[in-house]
Amino acid sequence: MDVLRTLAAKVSNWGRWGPDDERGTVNFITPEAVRRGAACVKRGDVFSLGLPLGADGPQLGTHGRMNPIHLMSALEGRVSAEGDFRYSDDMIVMPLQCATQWDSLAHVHYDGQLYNGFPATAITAAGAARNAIDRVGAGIVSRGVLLDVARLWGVERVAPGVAIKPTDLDAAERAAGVRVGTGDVLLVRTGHLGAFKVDRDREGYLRRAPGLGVACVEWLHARQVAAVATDTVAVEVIPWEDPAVPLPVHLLCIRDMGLTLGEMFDLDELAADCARDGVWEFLFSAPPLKVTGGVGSPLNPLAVK
Ligand code: UVW
Repeated sequence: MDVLRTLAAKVSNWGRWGPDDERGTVNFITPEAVRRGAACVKRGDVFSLGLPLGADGPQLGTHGRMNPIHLMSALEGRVSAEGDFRYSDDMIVMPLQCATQWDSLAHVHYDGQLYNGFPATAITAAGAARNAIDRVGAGIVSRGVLLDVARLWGVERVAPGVAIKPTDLDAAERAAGVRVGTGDVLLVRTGHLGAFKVDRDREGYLRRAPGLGVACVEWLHARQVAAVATDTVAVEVIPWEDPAVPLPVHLLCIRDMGLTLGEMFDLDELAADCARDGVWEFLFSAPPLKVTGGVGSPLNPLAVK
């Protein structure tokens, strides 16, 4: 844990946006950053980066995470006694973490403190009184940049357990001809989603994954990204690089840096398009649902080129 605390001191954003801030690095999304994103729209083509919310989703039912249960709450409902006007309603029961999602700044903590020093006791059975996902409900809309590490390495999928290093992110930037900067949303593709999408191997998708190594945390801090998302279950490499320090990227990014993490983004179609036209930047929009006290939100992120 000493390594974690040393890094935490280097990347902490506590107090940067004031003592009451609950938005963290989303504060980097200024009107200028939004305009930079909007300026990326050239063709008007839209890419959905969200997994379908259905019973055949990626979850195994462990750790309280199951796939969505969709129920019809009204079938053939009569609108009025007159005529034959009918309606249908439905409901969904699902963990907010079961598919494509943002992790809010209340998702993880250590030493009894959340991002910006709020006490971990702010999270109760009633939800998160601090750092909940609704605090960024005005949207996460900015320039998105996709770095395709699988394509860079010439593989279909980066192997589970491989830690991506800052030098890999630099190389992917050079290959893409972009530089990730302040207020950007960074998307990193590993191809690992294929384990679920193509092989239907949920164990293989969830239990082990390629992902960002802990050294990338300083890179993300230096570049002042607003959020980072990957096509894997945890953004970071699983198993962790040091078995004694679980979830280090989560802890440092969310709790110390105030960086919102996005998981299980489907980046394949977007990546194929970027490879075709050589343009790896786009308008990115992924507003969370404003779940009061939510520690996460399901999403259908959009990239517009
Ligand atoms: C944990 O495993 C705690 O979280 P996530 O789903 O964000 O990887």
